[in-house]
Amino acid sequence: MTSLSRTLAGLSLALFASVAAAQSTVRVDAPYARATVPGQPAGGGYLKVTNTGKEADRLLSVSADVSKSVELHSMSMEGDVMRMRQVDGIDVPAGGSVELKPGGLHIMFIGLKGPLKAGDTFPATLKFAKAGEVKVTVQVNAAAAPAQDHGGHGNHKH
Ligand SMILES: [Cu+2]
Repeated sequence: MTSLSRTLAGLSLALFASVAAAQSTVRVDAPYARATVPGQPAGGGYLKVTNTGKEADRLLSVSADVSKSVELHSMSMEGDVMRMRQVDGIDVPAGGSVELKPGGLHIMFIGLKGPLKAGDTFPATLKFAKAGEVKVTVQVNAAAAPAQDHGGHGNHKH
C-alpha cells in the first residue's frame, strides 16, 4: 500500500464514521397510531424519542401522507377539562428521552384521508433541529377499549 492510498483509506473511514454518528444521535422507538373509525377527522400518534447525542435536540415537525396536516400537541388538565393544544416543537435533552403517549404529548394526524386500520402501517418523517430527518414506519394499533385503557397495557398483543 502506498502512503497516498493509506491516507485515502483513512479519510474515507473517518468520513464514514462521522456520517454514521450523525445518523445515530436520535433513536425513535415503537411509533404507533390508534385505529380510527370511518369519518373520524383526526387520529393520535405516539412514540418514544431518545437523544443519544451530546447536544439537546428538538422535534420540529412530523409529516405523513395519511392526513392533510400533522401537528404536535400537548394535553393537560385545566380544572376538570382535558385540553389539547398545538406546540411548535418538543425538546429532547442530550442523553435523555421523551415519550409521546396517550394523555400527554402526541402527534395529531389532522384531516385523515381514510380510516387508520388496525394492523396497517404507514411511513412518516420526523424532522429534528440537529439530527435532521428521521424516517419511521408507524404501526396502527387497535383503539383500546376504555375499560382496558389503564396503565398502558391495553394494547399488548400476545
Ligand atoms: Cu391532539
